[in-house]
Parts: sequence; structure tokens; C-alpha cells
Amino acid sequence: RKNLSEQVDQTYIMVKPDGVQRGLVGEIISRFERKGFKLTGLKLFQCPKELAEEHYKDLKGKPFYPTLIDYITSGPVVCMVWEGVGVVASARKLIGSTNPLQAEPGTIRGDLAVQTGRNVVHGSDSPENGRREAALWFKEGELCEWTPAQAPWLM
Ligand code: 3AN
Repeated sequence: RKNLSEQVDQTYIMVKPDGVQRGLVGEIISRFERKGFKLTGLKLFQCPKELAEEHYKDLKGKPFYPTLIDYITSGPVVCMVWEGVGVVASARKLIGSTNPLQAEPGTIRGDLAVQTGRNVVHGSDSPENGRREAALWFKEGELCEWTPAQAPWLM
């Protein structure tokens, strides 16, 4: 790697079922790609209930938890892992606030969503959870290590 002193992080980004159904997959991928992060995992996937429960285990007990599990398993999602220095916090900025009505214009939720329960995209909230979620949603061998052309700062 170019920057041995800097920690390259991983974040787990997911286009939720409403984003897939509304045809927003390309739009959402494009925002991370244009920003300059490196895509190392990508798949369309029907999430089983058990995986949804594991992913959202910290929210178990919240009043919206059963609805959240139903929503996330209601249709295919697009699972992604993006890598880069500072990718976790930066991706959260690109995504915007949990409540899309409070998300700034220019963010994914600010531009594309209106409901907290249909907020089109997920992004890990810490580098630790980025690695945990990447390992939860992708099997070993599904993630690719590769070198972006003409962008040595991404290596
Ligand atoms: P974020 O996705 O912005 O990190 P979290 O981790 O607090 O937000 O919540 C995870 C997911 O749970 C949200 N993306 C949203 O789909 C759902 N959620 C959170 N709060 C609510 C709420 N008050 N009502 C309905 N769904 C909620």
C-alpha cells in the first residue's frame, strides 16, 4: 500500500429493498464510486430473516425492530464493501441523517428519501462495525483485492 501510516478502513454499504425497487442501485453505487472509494464486494441478495436479525441485533427491543426486519427481508438488497482511508465516516456523510427529512440536500437520503423506515441505504457506523458487517454479509473469497487504474492514492 502507498500509505503505510494510514489505516485503510472497510465499510458495509447496502441498498435496501426500497432502493432496489425504485431503481436507485446505479445512482447510489455511482455516488461512492465518484467520491473515489474502492469497491471490493458487490452482490444482489435476498436476505434471510436470521441474517437481518444478526445485522440489527443492537436494535432488538426497539418498537420498530419487527417492522425493520420485515422491511429489510421484503425484497433483494444490494450488498457492498467499500474501502479507503476514512471511508466509514465519509460514507455516513454521503448517506445523510437516519431521518431523510432531516438529511441535508446533496446526501443520498436527503435527495432520494422521505421516511426513516424507507431510507434506501445502510452504512456501517464505525470501522469496527464496518469489518464486522463486511464479514457477516460476505463469505470468504467473495471480496476482491484489486488495483484501481490511474488512482494510486486508492491503493
Ligand atoms: P442508521 O441507518 O442511520 O445508522 P440506525 O442504525 O439508528 O440508523 O437505525 C438502523 C435502521 O433502523 C435505520 N436505517 C432505519 O431503517 C431503522 N430505524 C431507525 N430508527 C427508526 C425509527 N424511529 N422508526 C423506524 N425505523 C427506524
